[in-house]
Amino acid sequence: MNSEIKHTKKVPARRLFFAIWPDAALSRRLDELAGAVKKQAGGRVQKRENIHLTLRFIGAVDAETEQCLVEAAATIRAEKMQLNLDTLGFWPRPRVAWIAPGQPPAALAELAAKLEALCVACGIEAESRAFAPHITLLRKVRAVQRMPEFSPLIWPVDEFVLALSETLQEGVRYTVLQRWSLV
Ligand code: 3AM
Repeated sequence: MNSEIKHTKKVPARRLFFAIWPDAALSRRLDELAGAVKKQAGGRVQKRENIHLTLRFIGAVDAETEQCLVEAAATIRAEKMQLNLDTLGFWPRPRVAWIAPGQPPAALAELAAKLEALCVACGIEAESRAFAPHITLLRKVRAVQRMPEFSPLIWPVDEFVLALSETLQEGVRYTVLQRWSLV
C-alpha cells in the first residue's frame, strides 16, 4: 500500500440548533406543568433534560460549518432578558403543546435575528418561517379541550447555547455543546 495516501475519515454531519436552556429548577417546574397538561390533553411529555426554547434550528452541518457557527456566535452581543412564560398553547399540525411568553421582550427576537444572520453568513439557507418562540412541553397531543390553571413562570435569560440533536434508540437526546453569555 502506498504510504503517501492519506486516509481521511469523513466526519459525519451533526444536527444542531441554537437555543436557550432553562436551569434545573425551571426545568423541573416546566416538567411539572407538562405533567398537568398531559392530564388534560394526553400526549407524550418532553424529557425534562430536553426542555429548551429553540432560537434557530440549523439542521445537519459539517465540521467546518459548525466551526464557523461557533466562532461567529462568540462575536454576538445581545441583551439579557426576562421571559414571562404565561401562555399555554397547542399546535394541531405538529401536535405539540407548548408554553411561551405571551409578550416576548424585543431582546428575544433581536437575539434570534442575530443568530439567523450568523447562520446565513456561515452558508446555511435562510429560514423562511417567522420566529415563533415557544417551549415544547408535549408531543403527539391529539386535541386540547382545556389547559390547566397555572402560575406564570419567570425566566431570567443570561446566555444562549448551541445544542446537538441526536436520534437514539431510546429517543431524541439534546446535548448543550457551548454556551455564550448575554450582556
Ligand atoms: O424546539 P422545538 O421542540 O419546538 O422540532 C424541533 C425542535 O423544536 C425543531 O428544532 C427543535 C430542536 O430539534 N426542528 C426539527 N427539525 C426542524 C426543521 N427541519 C425543526 N425546526 C425547523 N425545521
